[in-house]
Amino acid sequence: MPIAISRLLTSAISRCELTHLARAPIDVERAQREHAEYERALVQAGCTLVRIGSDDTMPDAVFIEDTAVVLDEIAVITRPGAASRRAEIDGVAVVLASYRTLAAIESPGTLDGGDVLRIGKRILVGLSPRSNDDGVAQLRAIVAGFGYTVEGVPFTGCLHLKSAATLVAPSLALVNPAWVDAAALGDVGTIAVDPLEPHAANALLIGDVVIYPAECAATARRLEEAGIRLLLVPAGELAKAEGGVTCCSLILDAG
Ligand code: CIR
Repeated sequence: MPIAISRLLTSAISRCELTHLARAPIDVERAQREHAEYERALVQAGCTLVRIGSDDTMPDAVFIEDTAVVLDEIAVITRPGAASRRAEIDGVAVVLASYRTLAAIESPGTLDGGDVLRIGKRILVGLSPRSNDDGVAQLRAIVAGFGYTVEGVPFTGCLHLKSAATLVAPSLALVNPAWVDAAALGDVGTIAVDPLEPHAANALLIGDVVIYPAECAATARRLEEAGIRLLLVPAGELAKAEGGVTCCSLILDAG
């Protein structure tokens, strides 16, 4: 049974980092209800849920994905590209230490988990303002001994690589072709997002089910037509903070 680690959403989210979006007021109670539904979906997808606390000094802590890259063999604590987010890693490291041997990205490297897309033994890292070449090189050195390759992937238009492409099955990616060249993903099939839903490429695959934003209805239809089983969750308030469904958990495969 996979473990899903999630983190408390506090009212500090109103001060979240924003890169591509203009600030729009976030209804915190609604965002908390969305987050609770998301946590229920994680359980429905078969995960054991582990929750970490937070406080109002960490506006983006709910986006826990960015703080670590968890593999079966090791967990790599990141050094988030936004300085405001670096305080998030300590609490995550304490919890992950119960499940994995830890390694860490050190200065001057930066890496956000949202930029890290693993396809089998290939790890693709979006080259973004959040993840630099040094961070990519450190990750490569840490995981090479476990048989993983690490490649930097350029993309545009969005915050993280996984805003532009995620897996919806072990060899099938959901992509926004305007933001990332699907060829960079290698030998996997692709489904494109509906062009009217540019933010629809972020999906969370757990086992054979995909947690997916209910707001992206046209792309959801494409996925269902391709035989993908979806668990739809409301994610509109979290989207105002540039967060998607992968961002709000760390999934630890049972191995
Ligand atoms: C940030 O800019 O860091 C947050 N407001 C959103 C982080 C979203 N995380 C993700 O896509 N992995």
